Amino acid sequence: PPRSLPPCSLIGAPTDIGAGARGASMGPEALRVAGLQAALELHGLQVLDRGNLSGPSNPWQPPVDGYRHLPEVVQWNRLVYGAVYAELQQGHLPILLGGDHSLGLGSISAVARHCAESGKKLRVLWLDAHADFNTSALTPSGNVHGMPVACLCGFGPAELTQLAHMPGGGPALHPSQIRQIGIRSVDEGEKRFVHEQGLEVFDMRAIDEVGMRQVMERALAGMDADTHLHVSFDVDFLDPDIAPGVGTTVPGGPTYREAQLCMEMIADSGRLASLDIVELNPALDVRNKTAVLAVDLVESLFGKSTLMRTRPF
Ligand code: 6HN
Ligand code: MN
Ligand code: MN
Ligand code: MN
Repeated sequence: PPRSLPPCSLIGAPTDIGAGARGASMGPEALRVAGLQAALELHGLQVLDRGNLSGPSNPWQPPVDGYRHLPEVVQWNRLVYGAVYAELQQGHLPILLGGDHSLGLGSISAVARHCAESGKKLRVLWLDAHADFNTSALTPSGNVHGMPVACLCGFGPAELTQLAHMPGGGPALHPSQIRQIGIRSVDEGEKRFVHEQGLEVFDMRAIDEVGMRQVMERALAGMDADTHLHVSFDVDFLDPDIAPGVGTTVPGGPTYREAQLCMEMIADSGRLASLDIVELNPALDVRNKTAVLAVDLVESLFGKSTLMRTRPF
């Protein structure tokens, strides 16, 4: 039987403030043009398009103390935090349309705060080619989109690590709440830090060795009726052959079928409660096909399936 989901709220954050290439600022509109709202409505969902947030423009400056555009990144994340938090308060399922992945910080900080207040457990699935676990000391680029996971775990500047003002003053997330999937590019220092902090990473080798099905079974294990599942979908998770419209392509990503299975198994978990779609870069895309693919996959994430299966094959 189809699950009943709360109304979904689309929140556009048109910025590339944390990225190494311009263009992700056009992501929200590309997803709308690709028919995101209609696709979700076809599956019986109520969709509220909240329009776009309006924040500072991209000054395109070199890093200062290991960060590019930190004040502007902070401003955008405060806006995202407020918008996502407001939707959660209303019982809605927020869908952040990025924008670059630095915005995952604002979005997930809001989710963490909401979970703390409502006594929910939080699980974050980070679908990405990258671990996004750099700090100002480790980053090779200064681009904050390479740092949100570290900031969420408390490693970063206070303006970013304290966005949520968590009860108790701690970080928004503990590494044990995160599962990363599809990872295939981690910087040298970042690699050591991922290991030190014990992040659970299902890299491409894991997918090669045991397949997407077992990876997802393990990534989704241990959730229950009190778990809020947040999916942070960096479009560069996908193989660049099928998804060229991103700023930081890395070869050897999940195929179309693997990505579909990933999304379908998340849908089957019945726990999805918030979502980011980030890093889509229409300036690098081919006839909006990466946006169309993202919409197709998001349909599966919200329960589109070929058959009315009631149990795994
Ligand atoms: N993303 N690890 C690289 C860096 O500059 O820190 C790339 C980060 C990419 C981030 O795609 O969200
Ligand atoms: Mn459809
Ligand atoms: Mn990312
Ligand atoms: Mn990435």
